[in-house]
Order: sequence, then structure tokens, then C-alpha cells
Amino acid sequence: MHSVIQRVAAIHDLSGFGGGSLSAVIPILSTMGIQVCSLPTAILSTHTGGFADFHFRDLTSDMRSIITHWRQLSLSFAGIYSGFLGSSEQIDIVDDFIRTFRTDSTLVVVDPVLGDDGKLYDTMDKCMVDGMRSLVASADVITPNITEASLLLGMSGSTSVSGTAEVKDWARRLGELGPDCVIITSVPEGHGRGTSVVAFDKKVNRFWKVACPYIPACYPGTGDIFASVITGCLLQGDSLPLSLDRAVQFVSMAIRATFGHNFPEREGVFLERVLPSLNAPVSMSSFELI
Ligand code: PXL
Repeated sequence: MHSVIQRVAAIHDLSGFGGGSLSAVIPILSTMGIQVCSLPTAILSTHTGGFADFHFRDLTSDMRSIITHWRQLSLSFAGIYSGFLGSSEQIDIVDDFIRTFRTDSTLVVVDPVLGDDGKLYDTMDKCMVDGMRSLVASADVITPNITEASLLLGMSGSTSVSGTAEVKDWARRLGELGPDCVIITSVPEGHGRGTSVVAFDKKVNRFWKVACPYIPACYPGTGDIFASVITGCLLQGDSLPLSLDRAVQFVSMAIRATFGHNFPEREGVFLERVLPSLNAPVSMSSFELI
């Protein structure tokens, strides 16, 4: 039977305050006309960046029961999209989930959430890095930031690359781990002002770049917003470069909508103010082949 709506299994944490994770994934994909089925990995009072004493409940022991019930219901998914995991044990659970529910047409996106700014997030450790390295092998698309890319390649967290040749080399080596498509975010541009997103499409051996407009602020949750828009665009049938463009434009717009107000960065971006733009026609493209 022809399905009326595309459905995505979203395997992420739910952080109550501060934006990001399921609080971003659900509204973004819903606005893009995609149904989200949440498989929560953990529940937190806030994300782990910038708040001391956050409450953290790991949901590893609930995940298998949720999956068993979904199997009994014979649910099927156009996409499987994972992000922040609550324990290294969850790597095997997510891998099993992908093996169970993947079909020839399923899009599998793994956002290997591990750290940022050269450091691991508070709840992450080496075991999670090793686990994530094996999980990305099951993905079609991965979306590490530059720190996560370096960790997956076995380096200690790095925030810099020497230039285009090096970032292309990293993307190619990440592709050798398994995914067809590697998208690296927060790649430093030129002399430290601004960043770009670099993508490698392994099947056609092409590299793409989209430069991000520079704003002197760093909001948590923007990686989740970026990866959610990428997932939605690819499911809607956009090409990889157009998906990069739409995701960069959307994140930039969310940052601009927030930056003029004087709220602490740790509270995240005002996602709600820009969600409707996900349904606007694409107005311009700035992707380049590199
Ligand atoms: O944005 C990634 C992310 C997701 N979930 C939690 C986090 C972070 C980053 O800090 O803390 C709980």
C-alpha cells in the first residue's frame, strides 16, 4: 500500500530545557511533513553543555521493551535517525534496531554525538567513542562536527584542520568506515572567522562545501537542528548539496533570530520563530564543489 506519510524512528535523548535533541528533532521533522516515532535514550533536565548538576536518567533498560513492542506492531520506517546515546550499551541496541527495521529504501542517519570544541561531552567516554566508530559503519549518512570527526578517526578531539585537503582526507577516511555520505560541520574557515560544512558523497566521489555566515555566538543544539533538517531534506528527495544548503540556511536563520536578544547562549536558539521557513521555497543556493 502507498504510504500517506513518511515515518522516522528518532533515537535521541529528551533534554527538558536548553533546546536540542528530541526538542528539536520532533518539531523540525513534523514541520517538514514527516512523522516522528521517538525512541528516547535518556531524559535530562537540561543538555549537558553549560549547566552544572543536570539530572540524567539513562533509558537503556527501557529501549529494548519499546523496540519489542514496535516489532509486534510491525512498524516500518522510511528513516532511522540516531543522535545522543545514554550509554555505550545502547550502541548494540541501535545497531540491532537498524538491522531489524532497515529495508532497501530506508535512510539511516547517524549523528555521532560525542563532543564539541575539542572535548567530549560530560556523559561521554572512550568506550562511547569506540562504539560510535562501529555504529557509523551501519549508517548511510553521518553528521559529525569537526571534534567528533577527529575522535572517530582515533585522534584526540581537534577543532582545526590545516586546510581543504586535510578535511577532504578526513571525510574520505570516515567514508571508509562505512557510510556513503559524510557531512562534517564546524569546519574552520580561513583565519578563524567563520565555519563551513564539508560533505563527501562516496558513491560519486564528490566533495561539497557550504560556508556558514559568521556570527560570534555558539548555541548548543544547533548540531541537532542541522542533522534534523538534513534528514528531512533527504527524505523529501533533495540532493545532498541542496540539503546542505537548506540546513545551513535554517541554522543560520535560527541563530540570527536569537542573537539580537540578550539571553545566555546555553538556553539555545529560538527554534519556534523560524520553523515555518522550512516550508518556504528554497531562495538561493551557495554550495560549491571542492
Ligand atoms: O546537541 C547534542 C546534545 C544532545 N543531547 C545532550 C547534550 C548534547 C550536547 O551537549 O548534552 C543531552
